[in-house]
Amino acid sequence: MRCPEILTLQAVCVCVSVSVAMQQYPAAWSHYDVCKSRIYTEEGLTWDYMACQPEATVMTKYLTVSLDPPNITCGDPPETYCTLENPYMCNNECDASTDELAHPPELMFDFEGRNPTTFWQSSSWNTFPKPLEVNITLSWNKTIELTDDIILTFESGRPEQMLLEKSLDYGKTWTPYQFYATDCLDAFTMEPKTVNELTQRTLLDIICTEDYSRGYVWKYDKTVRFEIKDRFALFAGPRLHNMASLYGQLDTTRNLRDFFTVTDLRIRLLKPATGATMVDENNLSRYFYAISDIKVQGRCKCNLHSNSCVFDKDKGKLGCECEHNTTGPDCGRCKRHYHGRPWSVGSYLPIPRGTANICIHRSHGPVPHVCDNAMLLCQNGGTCHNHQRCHCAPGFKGVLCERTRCQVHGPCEEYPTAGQPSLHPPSPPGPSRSAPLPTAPPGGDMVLLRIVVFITTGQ
Ligand SMILES: *[C@@H]1O[C@H](CO)[C@@H](O)[C@H](O)[C@H]1NC(C)=O
Ligand SMILES: *[C@@H]1O[C@H](CO)[C@@H](O)[C@H](O)[C@H]1NC(C)=O
Ligand SMILES: *[C@@H]1O[C@H](CO)[C@@H](O)[C@H](O)[C@H]1NC(C)=O
Ligand SMILES: *[C@@H]1O[C@H](CO)[C@@H](O)[C@H](O)[C@H]1NC(C)=O
Ligand SMILES: *[C@@H]1O[C@H](CO)[C@@H](O)[C@H](O)[C@H]1NC(C)=O
Ligand SMILES: [Ca+2]
Repeated sequence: MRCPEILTLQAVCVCVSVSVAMQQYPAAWSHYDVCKSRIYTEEGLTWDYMACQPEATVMTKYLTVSLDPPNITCGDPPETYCTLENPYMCNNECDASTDELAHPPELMFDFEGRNPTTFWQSSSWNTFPKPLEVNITLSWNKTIELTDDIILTFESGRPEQMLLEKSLDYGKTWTPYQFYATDCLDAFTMEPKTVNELTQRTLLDIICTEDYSRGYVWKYDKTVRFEIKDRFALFAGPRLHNMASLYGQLDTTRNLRDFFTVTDLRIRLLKPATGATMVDENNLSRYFYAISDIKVQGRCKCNLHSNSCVFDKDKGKLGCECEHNTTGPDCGRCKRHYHGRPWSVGSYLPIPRGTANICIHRSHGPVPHVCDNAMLLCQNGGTCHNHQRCHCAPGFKGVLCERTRCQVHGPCEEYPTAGQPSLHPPSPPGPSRSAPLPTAPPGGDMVLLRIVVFITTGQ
């Protein structure tokens, strides 16, 4: 990271902190970069497969941003803004029709490090006392795993109330990530907390923090963070030196892994900085939101079946380049003809190479097919599960659910005669049943975070 030579004090701070983050990065995250390698065995040259994942990178290059309300960006019609500390200093002009005076959303994601900064700006709070609320939604249309703090930089004072939310299902449902307020009790009826108060046990708690909202000296305290690394550090140690412990934990605790996984983020700006306790109703041009930079670092989620994720410009979308005979945007299922055993996520364990859990060709699979949707159809309403087992409807049993279950005291009819009406028709090979669903990894959604005391050797 090169810094321009002539800098103001605050720009120096920004540059230094950025370069530190960049340096730490590869050291902490360079494992699992190879998916397979050639090895010699008694049978000759073969492949050895390993768990692998793409490198972490700057994810803001690949997102789409949408604002709600859509016309909240300043400059249409043009407006003049005053500074927060001095209502007589009104030299910030916003005009959407002039390139130099426009503040479109893209300026939250352009290259920073120049002076003056470029930023998105909202229209001012001229609807006071109605709240000035803006939703900024960042969408990847791809599951990604966050690997570093989310950092927002505000150019006009940090909001007095805001909420960061995440979605794991492409924006259908949302859950809070963190609340931010000058007064958590007043704003959200939550006790103020800081990330430092979290423990391994409470790691997944959603907190409200006052750390990033207080302070009138907005020129020096411009950033709002969602602290990913501090949360990792609860398992990996203060300088993330023991990543083995974190990986082991991510492997065994589905909820923990999901916590850092998103398809979308939403920044809900609820109340702008006012500086004073009272809003100056005579000059509402002092109150607005302005964001110069948003940092999101992460990697594509490929279920440890790919070390490369590419951006398809035509589709405008990221996708994993799947190995291990897996396929899908997240390598979330086995390729055709590779259902020799059920799909499974790769494993970080054992450190350092993990386990690939590759998909196996049908003919090589350890278990032959028990059921499918053609010749070995599950009967009487049963459904075929991973080609290994028919899930029978109540009242039926047998490998293909071909037998009725014996009544407790009644007669036991082993094979219903052909003329007998069947209670349930055989399951049709419809499209909804033809694709075997990937099985959830051990430790499903409902399992609470179990704290495994991980014995680590350190480094
Ligand atoms: C932001 O999103 C929330 C949740 O969907 C919604 O209730 C709220 O009205 C939105 N705010 C704005 C300003 O669009
Ligand atoms: C945005 O659009 C809404 C509805 O069309 C309108 O009521 C509102 O005044 C507009 N706001 C601005 C700042 O132009
Ligand atoms: C308020 O804003 C206007 C511009 O809208 C500006 O001319 C004026 O100096 C500002 N300050 C006060 C105290 O009115
Ligand atoms: C997301 O990606 C899918 C293809 O995987 C595409 O069909 C869909 O239109 C995309 N959605 C958006 C909002 O770009
Ligand atoms: C898929 O499996 C076949 C046979 O095991 C192997 O030759 C091929 O390299 C595999 N493909 C990938 C992408 O791993
Ligand atoms: Ca910018």
